[in-house]
Amino acid sequence: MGNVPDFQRGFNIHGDLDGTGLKIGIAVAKFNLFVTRKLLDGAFETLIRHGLKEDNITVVWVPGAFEIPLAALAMAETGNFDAVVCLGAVIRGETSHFDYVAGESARGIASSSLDTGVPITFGILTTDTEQQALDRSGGKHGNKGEDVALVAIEMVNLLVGINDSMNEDI
Ligand code: INI
Repeated sequence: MGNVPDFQRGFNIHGDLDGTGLKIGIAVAKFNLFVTRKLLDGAFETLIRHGLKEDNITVVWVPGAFEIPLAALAMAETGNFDAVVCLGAVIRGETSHFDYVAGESARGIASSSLDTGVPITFGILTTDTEQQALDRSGGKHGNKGEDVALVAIEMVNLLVGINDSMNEDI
């Protein structure tokens, strides 16, 4: 995600995209499965391509995006995962239900990550139409599942880098 910034001053810390030896959980919603299945394919293949062993990837299926934060929190709290990837698709209907599901999902994922210190990435598509969701799950706008899988690896390695840099100073 993003380019490597061209900044040579001071002491810079980056997280690389090497997932060798990592254990990652994926919480994926069954709601709008025609989209989330594609997000899962993208995320899973990306993790494998970046060095994770298939046995070190656990996929947890939840009913809808609203339930993702609780599942992600439970996974993070086991201590068995270096990161959790969250995948869902909230597609706007005619009522304000969309806003509650999308908002609570985002808020819950953020707080689960901050409360546990485990990187939990936000791969919940929030779109007005089914086509917009398909465009972002392996269509013309890429695959959000791939993106957030990479972010998970990058954040794990970034946190290791931050901790290592602190220990070097002691
Ligand atoms: N869940 C989704 O993942 N996407 C949606 O678009 C959606 N809509 O539109 O209703 C949705 N609703 C279900 C919700 O996530 C919960 O499963 C449900 O409210 C029970 O708590």
